[in-house]
Amino acid sequence: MELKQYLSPDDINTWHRMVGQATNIVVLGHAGPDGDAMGAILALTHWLHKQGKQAVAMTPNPCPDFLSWLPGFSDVVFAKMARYKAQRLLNEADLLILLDFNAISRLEDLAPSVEACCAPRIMIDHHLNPEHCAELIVSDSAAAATCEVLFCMMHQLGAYDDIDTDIAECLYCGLMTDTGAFAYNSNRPELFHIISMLLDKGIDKDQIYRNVFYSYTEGRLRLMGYLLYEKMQYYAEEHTAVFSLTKEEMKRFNYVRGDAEGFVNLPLQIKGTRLSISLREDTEKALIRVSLRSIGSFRCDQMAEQFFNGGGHHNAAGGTLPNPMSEALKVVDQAIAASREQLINIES
Ligand SMILES: [Mn+2]
Repeated sequence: MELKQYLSPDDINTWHRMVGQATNIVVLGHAGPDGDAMGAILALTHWLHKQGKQAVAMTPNPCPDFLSWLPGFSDVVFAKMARYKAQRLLNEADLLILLDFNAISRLEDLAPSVEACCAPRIMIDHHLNPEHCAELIVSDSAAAATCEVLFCMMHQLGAYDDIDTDIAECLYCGLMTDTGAFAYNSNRPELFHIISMLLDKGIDKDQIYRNVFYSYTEGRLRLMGYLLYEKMQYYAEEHTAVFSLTKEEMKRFNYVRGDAEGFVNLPLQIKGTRLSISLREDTEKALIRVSLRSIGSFRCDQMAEQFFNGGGHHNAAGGTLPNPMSEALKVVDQAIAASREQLINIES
């Protein structure tokens, strides 16, 4: 089976020139790094090390604990926890590679330091409408994950033999987490071709599944029960679920970072659900994080842009609203009202 060839002959030259000239490379993932961001930055960092490059994986803030098994995790620089080191690395960098995000603003608190950094940039991503902020942009919104784009790129560059078990585990993690363990956005045969090539590298995909999905705290499971039982509103006519989570509630369930990860997907398990909306008070900033998930033709990205100061993909999007929660919930009501006809009538 043919894998996608993302790079034109010019792109290949650009890649070799930029990486070839670089001696200090910073490989950046987005704020609130997920399995795809972490998998991609670690896979690429491992590969650059194999080429004898100095490369450091960096994200603005830490990732959830269920990703701490990733090979190389302990070397990732979480800028928030190591401000001085992060700034020094950016000062010394002569190449930045941006993975799994399409705009510098996705780096949040780290964005100004990256904007100020003079090193040239390469972007590898799968989000829509990449910002023109890099000399080389390899982006495919049809790809399931940045790790898929990265794998195809490495393959095209003749680096398949360089992929060892560690790199394969990182790449597989991104493919698995960005598709909900291949439950959505994963119908293309190429994806499974890539997975079989990763299995050939000796990964244990069952173990990776357990590492990611069976590693929750007791508090998370109880919080999940509480949200579904006490907090979820279900609008049967609109086939839409809404729930909210405040800082107080998080405290009650001994919330640790990442404990609310994926909760927005849970209501989609109710037969016929077309849209799920979650609201969560940010634990650090005075704002509310909104997540949207849909099944079928409902456009989450459009609702996120119109009502929640955000954007995203067709079936998965997000944004933010100002406090308090009571006001944010009113905005959600407005958003549902505006799409009411569509939510009642569309095929799910
Ligand atoms: Mn991704």
